[in-house]
Amino acid sequence: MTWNRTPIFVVGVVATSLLGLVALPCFEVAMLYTLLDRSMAGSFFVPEQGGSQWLYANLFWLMGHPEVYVILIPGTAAVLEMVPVFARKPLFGARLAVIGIIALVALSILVWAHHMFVSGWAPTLAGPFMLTTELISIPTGLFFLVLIGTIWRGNIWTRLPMLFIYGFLWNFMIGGVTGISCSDVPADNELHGALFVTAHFHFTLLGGAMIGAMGALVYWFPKMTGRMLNERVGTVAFWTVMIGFNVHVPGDVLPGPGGDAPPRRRLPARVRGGEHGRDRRCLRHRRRDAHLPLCHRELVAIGQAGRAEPVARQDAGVVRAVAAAAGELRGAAGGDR
Ligand SMILES: [Cu+2]
Repeated sequence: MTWNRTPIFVVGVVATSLLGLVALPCFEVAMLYTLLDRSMAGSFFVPEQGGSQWLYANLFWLMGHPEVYVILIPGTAAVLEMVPVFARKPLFGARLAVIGIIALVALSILVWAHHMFVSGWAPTLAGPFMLTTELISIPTGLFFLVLIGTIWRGNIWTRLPMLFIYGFLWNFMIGGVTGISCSDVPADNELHGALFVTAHFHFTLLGGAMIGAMGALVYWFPKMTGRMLNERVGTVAFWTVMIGFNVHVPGDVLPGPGGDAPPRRRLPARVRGGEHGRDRRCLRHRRRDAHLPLCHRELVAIGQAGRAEPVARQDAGVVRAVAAAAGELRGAAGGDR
């Protein structure tokens, strides 16, 4: 079998494996460094001894973003494999789909720092990372063209896997559209930490990849086991998942930047880094947590003083405590801001 005749699902799985080979070792290295730091007095992530906390963040996301595509591509490729069967015509633009998969793999290792836009790491790189991230919408858009082009004027055979293909298109569309605003630096300044991002991610990975994988399971189950699944039970399962998902997750999208994630302990500022006036988070904190007008130097100082720094709007007690600590610091620094 030549590459030109390779089923698209196989192309997807090969691409995913290559991506995993590149991405996953970064996290393994981070784990190894952590082990050395914690059990052998290493200093990879200890700034006081010349290490860097940014190193961990970068290694983590060098794995973390490509990992998204390690999960996404097999489900997508399975949908691309199934759609010609149920539209009863060949895959429209099959070559475009292959190009899309290759472009997705290539781009996905160049976007990791979009998870660190508000962290204060390398603000000058925010623009380039925004660009690479937004470029991702091109290969994913190709998948939509290929799927819709195949369904278009097809002789549709509406069996269970076809329902999952429709479900994939619907959820992945919402995941893609919400992703554009997350990749945009100014929008991300507002959306970071909000449930909007969680909802985007769920629509992409659960609504897209998982629904695609469930469709693939239904489609290949007879081949794997020699038994057909019950179509009626499967249809009930499909609608239960689709309706349940589409009722519960948009609730996270609708509040937008106001939909804060549940209160959680943030990393101490010295871990997040950033200097006064150097990054945009000063602005962000003044806007989003208007009652908490701390600039970065203050946040860093609080972090260094070893205090926890939960920025939970709801938690008035904590806010008072942090504001009081900042007042002390400001007093000590002679009111200099
Ligand atoms: Cu990412």
